[in-house]
Amino acid sequence: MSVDNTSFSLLDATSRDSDIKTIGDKVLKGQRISDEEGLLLFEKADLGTLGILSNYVRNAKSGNKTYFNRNFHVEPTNVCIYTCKFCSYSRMIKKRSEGWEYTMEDIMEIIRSYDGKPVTEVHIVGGVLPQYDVNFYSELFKAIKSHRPSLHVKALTPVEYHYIFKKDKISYQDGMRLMKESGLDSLPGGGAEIFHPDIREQIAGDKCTGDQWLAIHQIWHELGQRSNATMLYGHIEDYHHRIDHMRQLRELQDKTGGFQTFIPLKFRNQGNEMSYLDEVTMLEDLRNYAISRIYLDNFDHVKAYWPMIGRATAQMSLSYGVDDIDGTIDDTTKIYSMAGAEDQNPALSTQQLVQMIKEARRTPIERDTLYNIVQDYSDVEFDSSDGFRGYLDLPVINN
Ligand code: V47
Ligand code: SF4
Repeated sequence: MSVDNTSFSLLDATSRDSDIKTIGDKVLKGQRISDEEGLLLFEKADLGTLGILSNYVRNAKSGNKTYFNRNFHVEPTNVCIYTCKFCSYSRMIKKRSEGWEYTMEDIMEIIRSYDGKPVTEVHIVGGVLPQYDVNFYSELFKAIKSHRPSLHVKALTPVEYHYIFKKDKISYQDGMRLMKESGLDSLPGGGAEIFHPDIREQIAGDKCTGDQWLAIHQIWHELGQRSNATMLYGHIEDYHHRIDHMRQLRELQDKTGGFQTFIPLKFRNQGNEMSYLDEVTMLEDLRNYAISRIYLDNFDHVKAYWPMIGRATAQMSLSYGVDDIDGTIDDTTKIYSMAGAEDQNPALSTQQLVQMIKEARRTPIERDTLYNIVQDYSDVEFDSSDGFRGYLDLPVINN
C-alpha cells in the first residue's frame, strides 16, 4: 500500500491522541500493528479515526467492491449435546422432541428443492448429535456432490469434526482427508467463539478448545483448502481477549494463507443462558469491524453477517472495513432468529441486496465461495415495475 497524503491530513483532522496518530501512520504506510497497538485502538480510538484507517485498508484490498454470494443454509438439527451458554440450541436437548433431527433423505429433499435455482453454495451448520457421525456426513457430502456437482459444500466446524473423529477414533488428518474426498469444499468460520480459555471455559466449556479449532483449520489448509474464521464478541470478553483471538488467527494465516474471510459475530441475547447481558451498541459493532480490518492485515476479506446485525449496521459497516455481506439466504436459518437476530425473516432478494450496497455507494459484486466474480451489478438496473422478484428468480449471467 502506498502512503496517501489525503488520508494523512484527514487523520490529522480527526485524531488528537498521539498514540493513535502513531498507529494511524503505521496503518497508512501498510505496516502491521502490534497486539499492544490493537489494544490501544480498542481502548482509545474514536470512530472517525477508525473509519478512515479501516476504509483505507479495505479500499487498498478490495477497491469499491462489496461482495455477496447466493447461498442457502441447511441445519440438520437444532438439538445439541453441548451447552454453550450463548446458544439457544443448547437448551433444546432438554426438550428434544420439540426440535428437529433431519435424516439424510430430509436433507437431500432440501438440497433438491434448490434444483434449477442459481445458488452456488450450501452452508451446512447446526447442533451436534451422535447419529451425525463420520459415516453420515461422508455419505451426505457424496450424495450432494453426485446430485449437483457444481454446488459448493461449505459445511460443519471443528466443533463437529473434533466430536465425530474422536467418536470414530480417527485422527484429524485422516478425518479431514476423508471429508475432502467425500466432497467437502470449504469450512465455514463457526465454533471459534473466543479462543482464550478464561472466556471459552465459561461460555463454551465442553466443546473443542481454541487450539483444537485452529489445528483442524490448519490441517484443512494444508490439504490445499480454504476456510473462514469468526469471533463471537460483545459478551463477557475484554478487548484483550479479542486481540488474543485475532492474534492466533493472524499467526495461522501467516503459516497457511488458507483463511478467506473474517466474520465478527455480535452476541445476541435472546433465548439463551446469557440473556442477562446487554448487547453492545452499533458504535461498538462498527469499532470492532474497523479494528478487525486494521489488525488482520493478512485476511483478504471482512464480512458482516447482516441477519444478525441488521441491514442499517451492515450498510454502515461498508465504511468501516467490511467488503462482504452475507447473504442471500432463505428462512431456514434458525440459530440466529432464535438468539434475537435483527431480521426475523432473513431472506433478502438479490435486488434488495444490490440496492443496499448501492445506497452505501459501493459496487455490488456477486461472487462464488472462492471469490471468483459471478456478476458485477454496477450497471444493472432493476425494473421496479416488475414488482418484487425473489433472488432465486433473477436471470443469472456467467453462472
Ligand atoms: O459459532 C450462536 C454463533 C456461529 C449466537 O463462514 C451466535 O461464512 C450471536 O459461524 N449470538 C455459527 N452469535 C455461524 C457462523 C457463520 C455465520 C455466517 C457465515 C459464516 C461463514 C459462518 O453462530 C457459532 C456462534 O458463534 N452464535 N449463538 C448468539 N446468541
Ligand atoms: Fe451446540 Fe454450536 Fe450451539 Fe454450542 S454453539 S450449543 S456447539 S450448536
